[in-house]
Amino acid sequence: MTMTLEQVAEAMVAPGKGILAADESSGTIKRRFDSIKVENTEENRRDYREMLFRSTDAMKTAISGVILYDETIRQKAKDGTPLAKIIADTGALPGIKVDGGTKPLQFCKGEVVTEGLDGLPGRVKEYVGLGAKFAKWRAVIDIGQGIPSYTCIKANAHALARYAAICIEGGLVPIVEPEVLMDGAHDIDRCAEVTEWVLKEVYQELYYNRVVLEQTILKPNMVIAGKQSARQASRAEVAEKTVKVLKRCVPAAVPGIAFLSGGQSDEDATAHLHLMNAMGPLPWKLSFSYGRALQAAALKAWSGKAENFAAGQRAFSHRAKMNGLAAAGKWSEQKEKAVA
Ligand code: 5MM
Repeated sequence: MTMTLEQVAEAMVAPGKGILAADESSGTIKRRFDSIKVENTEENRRDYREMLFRSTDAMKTAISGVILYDETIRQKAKDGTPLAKIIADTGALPGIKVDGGTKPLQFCKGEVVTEGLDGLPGRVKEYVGLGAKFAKWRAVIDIGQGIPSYTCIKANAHALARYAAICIEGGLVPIVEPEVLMDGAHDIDRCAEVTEWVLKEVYQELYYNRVVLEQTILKPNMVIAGKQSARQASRAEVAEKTVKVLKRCVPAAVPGIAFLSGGQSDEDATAHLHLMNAMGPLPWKLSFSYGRALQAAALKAWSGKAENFAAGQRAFSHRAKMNGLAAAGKWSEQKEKAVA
């Protein structure tokens, strides 16, 4: 049965479920593997991701979709089964990263713009043929001395909207990801100000590019103090300020918001999501699309050794289930400890 784009978007934020971001490009997965002293070979990348996707119980209960990288959507598991099929067999939807990464933005020192619009309609067509149901494009906004500039916000918002329109036309639900980085010494209020500015601009560009919001998912950062800030906000403050900014900027027509984790600790990312859902009712579903906060523990437990496959799966399953609970506003520290 073919799903409409609205149905796919709703399924991506199904109650108690969220998205696994496993779309690390070759450079990013190398950094992750370096941290556990594992060589960045195609076989190791395959084995690691197969381990995650074969965590069948957690995939079935807590994961609505998986964002893949170009290599992974074409890759086969050890026994020859396509990785995308393993995902689809658990009931989760395969998705694909389609951006081409960030490049320095002309005349804007220290700022970047995400590229990859050239030839995108053709690539979308190919990915639909490979089984993808949704796509992802990440724009990166840095906070620092005199930045972000309007030039940077505008260029990235425009590219996000063009990408979203191309995906919808080609049959993929676009995840719109404008990430305001948590690197830096800025406080939470500066993050709130920049996030609001970015989201306002993104929704304006989506409108001018005729994007149907019901067919999209937003993947934003939470409103949070910079990692080097002397004043770290409490979990309650992060939840309250994030929801406040989102209510000001994200139309109720958007079916769901799936946060990125951005470098937060695993448990903070879960707790923040839980607290926001506990503040409901909200105009949209609030869920997760975590990379590091879902994978860090699993990566460490696996450490590149076949005999650690089950331990890696246990670590991933635990985080997936905790975040599934948070997406439903049903997480607690007691549950975290009990299952751990
Ligand atoms: C999984 O990492 C994604 C890909 O990053 P690169 O294109 O830089 O290799 C990244 O876009 C990710 O989907 C989001 O940042 C969310 O991941 P985190 O770790 O922030 O939850």
